[in-house]
Amino acid sequence: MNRTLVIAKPDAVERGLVGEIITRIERRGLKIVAAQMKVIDEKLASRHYEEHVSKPFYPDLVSFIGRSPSVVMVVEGPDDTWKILRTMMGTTNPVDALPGTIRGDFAYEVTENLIHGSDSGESAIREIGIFFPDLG
Ligand code: DAT
Ligand code: MG
Repeated sequence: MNRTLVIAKPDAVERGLVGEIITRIERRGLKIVAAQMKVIDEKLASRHYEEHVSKPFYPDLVSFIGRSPSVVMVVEGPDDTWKILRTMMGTTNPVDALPGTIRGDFAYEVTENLIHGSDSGESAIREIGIFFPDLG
């Protein structure tokens, strides 16, 4: 089995869309194997979003991701489960996201795009290690 990290971001929790997101993941046949509700503070954000630290949007990203709790999950499925999640999420900018995707159905702003999913197998391992260090 293969795992990826998924975050229902603060906007998803605030808008009551966590159930919708989890339902879609489960209906797809994937399994939630770990979950925690957590405020992603600046320190954690700088590890999780390490590749974005020097980007112009980073300050907005940090204040958004830490403004209220997120639901952080490990999702398990077949090879390249991260890729299945990325397809379900839709494009980073929800303006371009297709209907039927989570971002395409529920969002229209790039910062407030509801969900994070690891973007490769290596990212998945790295990110799961940040949020769930005890997971074998
Ligand atoms: P994704 O979340 O689809 O993996 P990413 O890793 O490129 O996208 O960026 C992380 C988050 O940063 C993204 O979900 C929203 C925000 N972001 C990305 N590009 C942005 C931009 N050009 N302006 C504002 N926020 C941006
Ligand atoms: Mg990303």
